[in-house]
Amino acid sequence: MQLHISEEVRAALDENRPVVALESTVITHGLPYPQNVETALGMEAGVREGGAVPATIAVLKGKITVGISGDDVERLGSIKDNSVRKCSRRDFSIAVGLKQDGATTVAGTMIVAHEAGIKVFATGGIGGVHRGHPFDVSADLIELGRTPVAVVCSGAKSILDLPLTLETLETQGVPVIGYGVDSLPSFYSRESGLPIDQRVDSAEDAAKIVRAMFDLDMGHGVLITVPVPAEYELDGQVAEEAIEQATREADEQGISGKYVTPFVLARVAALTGDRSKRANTALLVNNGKTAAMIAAAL
Ligand code: PSU
Ligand code: MN
Repeated sequence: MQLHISEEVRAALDENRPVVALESTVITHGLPYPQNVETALGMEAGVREGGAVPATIAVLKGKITVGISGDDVERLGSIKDNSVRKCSRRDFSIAVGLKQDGATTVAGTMIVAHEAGIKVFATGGIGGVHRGHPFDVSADLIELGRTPVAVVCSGAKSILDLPLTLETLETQGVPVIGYGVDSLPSFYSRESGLPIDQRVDSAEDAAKIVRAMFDLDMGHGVLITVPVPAEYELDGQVAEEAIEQATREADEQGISGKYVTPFVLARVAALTGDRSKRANTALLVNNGKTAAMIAAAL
């Protein structure tokens, strides 16, 4: 795979300094403009604060790029109508072959991070199994089962069927770690009550698991779930009602395939307003910082 790696990221990798990969679908399909651009840059700052170099990944006119510039973030983030290709595993040959722009999902970012030698990747929420559509399984879950990268996130939004998502992760052989929590965080809520495989309370202990994952060389990734900072947690009832309405609208309007997640995310954001936006930004920045501390401990 031919990669275009920025000078800063290349130098950090060569000198074995900590690097944290960041995805770009959250910029183009996850949050509205200009919050998306502010949050992406805030997340990069969070990674630096935690002591690592951020490497935001995207396909720029067909070039798979590791460490895109602030100008690129602004350009991708301000393109209207979701016209940038959302890039999971199946999409790279199209975006690269036809020299298109592509925003990498969790699955897409894992593939590129692994190829570049980046061990830790931070995001907000992963894809999963969709509510009421048990055959709509995000490529993120399959990638976690086949690509050795540590993905630091706040679990998944309950737009997904979280129990089925956990079952699928188990089938794929992916350990689910709770960072300072006893159950799976569900994005806006710190805990869902659903079982995780292990709790850790420090970056050092998280890093020990990641180290063993690489040493054992069994091929799979690991999911490290970090809850939203307590002061930003959203009332469960408010989030749940918005999510139910948004998923109902998606079904009624016949939204399918890769369009489901962006549609539901946009509707939930619109229905829950400023508080959910603030929670979203806060958890992304916090996850960037936590991932950096884990990468540094590695
Ligand atoms: N969940 C969020 N925000 C996001 C996404 C999911 O709360 O931005 C994005 C991520 O890039 C994830 C992708 O990898 O959506 C999953 O899409 P799908 O369900 O189509 O696999
Ligand atoms: Mn899907």
